[in-house]
Amino acid sequence: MGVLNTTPDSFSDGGLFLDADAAIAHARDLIGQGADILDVGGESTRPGAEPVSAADELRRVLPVIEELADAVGGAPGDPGAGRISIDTSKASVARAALQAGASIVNDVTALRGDPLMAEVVAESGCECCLMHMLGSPRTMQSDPVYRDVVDDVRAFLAGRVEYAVRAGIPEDRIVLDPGIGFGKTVAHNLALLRRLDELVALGRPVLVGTSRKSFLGRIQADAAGEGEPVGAAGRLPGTIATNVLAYERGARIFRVHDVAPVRAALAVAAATLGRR
Ligand code: PMM
Repeated sequence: MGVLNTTPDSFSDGGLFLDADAAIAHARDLIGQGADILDVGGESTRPGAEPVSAADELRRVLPVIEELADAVGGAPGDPGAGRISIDTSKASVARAALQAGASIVNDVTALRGDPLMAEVVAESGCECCLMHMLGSPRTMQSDPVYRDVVDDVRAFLAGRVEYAVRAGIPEDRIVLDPGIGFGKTVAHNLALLRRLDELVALGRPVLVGTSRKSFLGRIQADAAGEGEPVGAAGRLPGTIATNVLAYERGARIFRVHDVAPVRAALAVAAATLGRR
């Protein structure tokens, strides 16, 4: 899954793809690098981010999805079809994006952000990704506390699957995500990756999003004896390491900015493990 942020303020690529033409060119590049899914987002979820209106979000994402739908879109399940995912927690944005050609809703609030979201997903027949987050993007990094982070995230995700199924979303359309960096310390992120198999045991495909996240910058800086965290552009080594380990523990969708190197690393990991 290639990341396409059409936001002014995302932590690693904010402002780069605000212009629809630049976003579309980047989308084509991500597909050329081997992305099977493009995750288009118009609202930053970085720590401290302020919410944006549905109108602003739609203005950012719709032209991009409309243009891409013809070029890469396909019916869900079509072999070889590029898929478009809409990264939103607003039902009105999801609805418009699905009509324009998206076929996956990636909701970082796991259907808690908008009371109409479950209905939109259920009625459209699309797939959805339910992610764990403690608090909201504005507050999530201020002293997150868990009893046991993996047990707590697993219980949360199981509860959200139950909610989604009750709302009419078939279980086989649901993907789960531990929400790396969303209300988590470095130790929490690492525990979730180390024990990812416990989330895979819930029986749904697991998506991980570690790409360029700040915990990698801190670990890489410590390893190099540097005081300052490594910046987002230098976090590819950590991104590759975490995605390979997540794959080995059962993750199946990898949300990344740098598609080609991660895809190549995963191919080597798959060959080493004797998987396809
Ligand atoms: N991370 C970000 C945004 N959306 N969605 C899912 N499902 N999982 C994630 O880990 C995730 C996400 C933040 O990263 P970005 O600012 O680079 O998009």
